[in-house]
Amino acid sequence: MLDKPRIEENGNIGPVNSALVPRYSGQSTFALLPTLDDVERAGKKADIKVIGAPFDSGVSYRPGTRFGPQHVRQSSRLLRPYNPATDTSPFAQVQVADAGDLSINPFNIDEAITSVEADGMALTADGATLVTIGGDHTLALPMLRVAAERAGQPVALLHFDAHLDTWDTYFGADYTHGTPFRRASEEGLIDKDAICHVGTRGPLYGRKDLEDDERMGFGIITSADIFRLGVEEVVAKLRKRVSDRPLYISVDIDVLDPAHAPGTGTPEAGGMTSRELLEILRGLRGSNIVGADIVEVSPAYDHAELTGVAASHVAYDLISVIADNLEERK
Ligand SMILES: [Mn+2]
Repeated sequence: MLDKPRIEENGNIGPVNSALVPRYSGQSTFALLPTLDDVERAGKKADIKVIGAPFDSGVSYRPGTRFGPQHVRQSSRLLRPYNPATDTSPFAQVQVADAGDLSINPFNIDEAITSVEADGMALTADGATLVTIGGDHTLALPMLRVAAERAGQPVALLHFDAHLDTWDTYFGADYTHGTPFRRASEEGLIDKDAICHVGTRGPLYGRKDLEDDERMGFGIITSADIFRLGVEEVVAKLRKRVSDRPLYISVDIDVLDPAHAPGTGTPEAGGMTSRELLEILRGLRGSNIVGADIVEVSPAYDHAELTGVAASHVAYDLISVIADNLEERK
């Protein structure tokens, strides 16, 4: 059977029907969803576009996240259409499509950032919400430019990461995977009253790292805070901080403990579990998410798709929350 029957609900073209086609066969789009071409050929538009951003020229330690998007897609084949944790069917609520990979210059970071921003603007011209799979964390800067431009105001930001990513420069370079949020702050892309790191841990260069970060307006919920406070209190704090502002969520997969996500560039011991991360994301249901990314998956360091599966579930729960929100506001 060459024709791939898909699940269709509420007029939305969903994943390949895995009761008829084995999940492990065929093209690996995210969650076996249709491509953007499939959707547009059917005369529809996508409300949520999943895009791959294969780019790792901004990394400071282990490379390889350029292979992240295809790895996460391959690890997403087991995602099913109904999400019992949120009691929702995201692919039936709105049209979700895999828009493929951006083509990004690996030799020129400035040009890469410019082209990701331009592609992001083109992909959101029809009002779609982007969920970006990286790639390294440099990508958050152009995607925040897109989110702030589309929102017409600086956006709230929840940044899940072991690291602050608000350093100034590395080797004199302004644009790296350790600096996107300082640049975003300088460019006025993020609302300093509504930004927070979640899950940070590990050694820093010095106390000044934290002082600079605080001056930019960031709140911090460390990995240890999550352990001490518990998921519900963390969610309450985050919701209070972002309120109903347009919200961008950036997830560096290294926010998870290396036991849950070994396949990443700068692992740190003492991280949260995938269960905690997924529960926090679900707790953000109802907030006005205008864009999200999942970055820093480096498949060469992964084992048995642990990191790929974790990242694909992060994307799935983000999509579930975004789809629910979009349907509410339709
Ligand atoms: Mn990061």
